[in-house]
Amino acid sequence: QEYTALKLRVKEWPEAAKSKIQGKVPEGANVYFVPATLRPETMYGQTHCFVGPNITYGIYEVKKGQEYYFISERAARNMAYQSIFPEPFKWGQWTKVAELQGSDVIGTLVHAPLSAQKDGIRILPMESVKASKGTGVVTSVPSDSPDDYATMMDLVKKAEYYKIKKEWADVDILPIIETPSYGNLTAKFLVEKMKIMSPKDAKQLAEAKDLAYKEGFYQGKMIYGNFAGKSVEEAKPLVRQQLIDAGDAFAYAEPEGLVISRSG
Ligand code: ZZB
Repeated sequence: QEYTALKLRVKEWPEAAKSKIQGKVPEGANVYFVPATLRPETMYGQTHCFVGPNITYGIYEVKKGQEYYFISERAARNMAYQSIFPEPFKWGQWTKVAELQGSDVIGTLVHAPLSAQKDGIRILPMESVKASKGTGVVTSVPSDSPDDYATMMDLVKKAEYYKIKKEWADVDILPIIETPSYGNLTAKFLVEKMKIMSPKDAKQLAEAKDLAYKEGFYQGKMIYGNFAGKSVEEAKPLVRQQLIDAGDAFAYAEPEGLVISRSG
């Protein structure tokens, strides 16, 4: 699975995170939340970034004193075998400078490359984030991802329960892709049509995700951003390359489970 790993620079930490990184992450260094996405062409529509509140994350050194990534330990290990941590790290080596729970970083303000939310987006909790996939960090595009739409609606509705400020969750959803079957807010359309009431409706959400992927990829047309007018299929590699060239993203591969087969 070849992901695009996006670099979301921290602009402002909440108090819980500050106390845990103090003295560990050098003053003035940039820390990035690094979500892994299969849909780089949707990055214009990022409204939030999700972490699992009960997942343990680390902050890992990329360039001493300068650059650090907030990701799962498992992702750090994978990156160490893909030469993502540059010199002086050797193949298979990595350095963790701090450890935090997802719940510690709720409310962090980050800069999201290409997002129309120019002042930044908030880190918010998503119960269904899997520690065992990608980087454990998920960027939210509620226009085109049914999981993200359902989670955002729940966060807005139950802000108090989630211990977040309602205005962190309640932001405008930007139409970025148009499809013949689902209009220009694919995720909202599918969630409403399939009567998905909660981010816990895992089975229906998986089905909606499947439909959204297929329709978006084969029928979708960009209606926002640098490649407006192009098909999603054409725009996807172009947006990805643009992000990589700008230093805002890099390729990250998810190793499939190693299968050793023996016959005879
Ligand atoms: C932005 C985005 C925009 C995504 C979209 C999807 C869609 P898949 O398809 O199952 O292989 N994701 C990444 N890591 C995790 C994780 N650890 N736990 C839960 N979800 C995760 O999954 C790839 C997608 O699942 C990724 O691409 C990411 O969300 C999320 F408009 O990034 B995506 C129809 C989907 N649309």
